[in-house]
Amino acid sequence: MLRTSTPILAPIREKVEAGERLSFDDGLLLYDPQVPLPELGELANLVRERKNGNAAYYNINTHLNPTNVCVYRCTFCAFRADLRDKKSYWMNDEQVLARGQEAVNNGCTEMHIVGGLHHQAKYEWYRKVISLLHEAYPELHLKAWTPVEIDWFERLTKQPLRWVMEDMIDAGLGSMPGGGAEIFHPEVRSQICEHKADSGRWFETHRTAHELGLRTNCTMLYGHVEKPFHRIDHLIRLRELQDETNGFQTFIPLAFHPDNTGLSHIKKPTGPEDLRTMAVSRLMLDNIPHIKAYWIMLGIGTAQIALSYGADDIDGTVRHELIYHDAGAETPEMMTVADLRRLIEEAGREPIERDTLYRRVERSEAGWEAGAAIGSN
Ligand code: V47
Ligand code: SF4
Repeated sequence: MLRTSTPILAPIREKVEAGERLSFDDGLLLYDPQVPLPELGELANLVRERKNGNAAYYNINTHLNPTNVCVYRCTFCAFRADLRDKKSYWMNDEQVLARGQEAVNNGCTEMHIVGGLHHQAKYEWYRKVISLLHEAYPELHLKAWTPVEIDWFERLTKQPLRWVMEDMIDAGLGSMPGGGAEIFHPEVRSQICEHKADSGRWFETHRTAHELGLRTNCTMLYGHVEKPFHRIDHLIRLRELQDETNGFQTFIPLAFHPDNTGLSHIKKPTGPEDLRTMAVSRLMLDNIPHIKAYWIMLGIGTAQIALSYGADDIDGTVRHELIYHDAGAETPEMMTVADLRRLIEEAGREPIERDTLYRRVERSEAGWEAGAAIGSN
């Protein structure tokens, strides 16, 4: 039995206890400042523990952003560069392979690969990033590209979506990260990323990925020009695709970081705002097994508290992160496994290493193996 007592929360509390789905209006109410954050957290924690018990998952991973040169100019992005900018770069094969070697030397099970859309790069170069790494390091899971990149590849190849996805899978693509989602509602999308793949393309790509047997993640970028209404709309759209395909593994709410962006006048969300969005996400996305508190983005203290506000995963060791650090993140560039485990234990949870597909990782002198699947819908 829960301790929650605020009267306006009572009908929602009853639904959550009974395992019933929350409506659009319920979601909006959860953003009402009259709903006390601790009570919201308690409800989200009920769902979190129902699905994942006391476990908190992490992985050993690294990032690769093969170029930062990008044809688009999303107003929230501090990572992109023009070719003439001093900070612009475009990796060659040796640099890509060196990152793979470094990842394997450090026990990584996953490489997260996304980047800019370089106007001079051919599709074959993007494909080769995947095939080179996959052939040299087949044990390293490649979680790569967002629908924004896949949409670009369709234009470069003049081939349909399914062809591009199958070709990337053939090259070694193992799953897709959740980026490029931002806020789906066109009122907001037109203000922050007008030209890139729209929500229809985003969903079509994830649906196709799921049909082809890939698992994918999903995200929401919050704390810029959107209103609670747009956030709930976003979450419900994700929930609807999940009802159809069951292909999403984890949802990651991404707090906007304003430094060096076209929206630098906006203040970064506060810790309580981050925790509210974490809890609302857990409560609305009743069919997605995991909610990730991405420590790079939240900061370590808030990520620890988030493990009792709906989150059951903190992402991984993370090496070579640029997107958040270019936008002012003050978190370390990476964490050791010992640091991650301590972070989780201090928050009162049990640390469990997982691979990208949420299987328990068993380590021995010989390397690592994926064990049983963890978590439930
Ligand atoms: O799509 C870009 C966001 C995303 C900023 O799938 C920003 O496991 C805040 O998707 N402030 C990329 N956010 C990151 C991403 C991700 C991260 C961690 C794990 C996974 C996963 C996916 O980052 C972009 C955009 O929504 N972003 N710039 C910024 N200034
Ligand atoms: Fe380019 Fe992605 Fe940045 Fe948009 S968010 S400008 S698509 S790198």
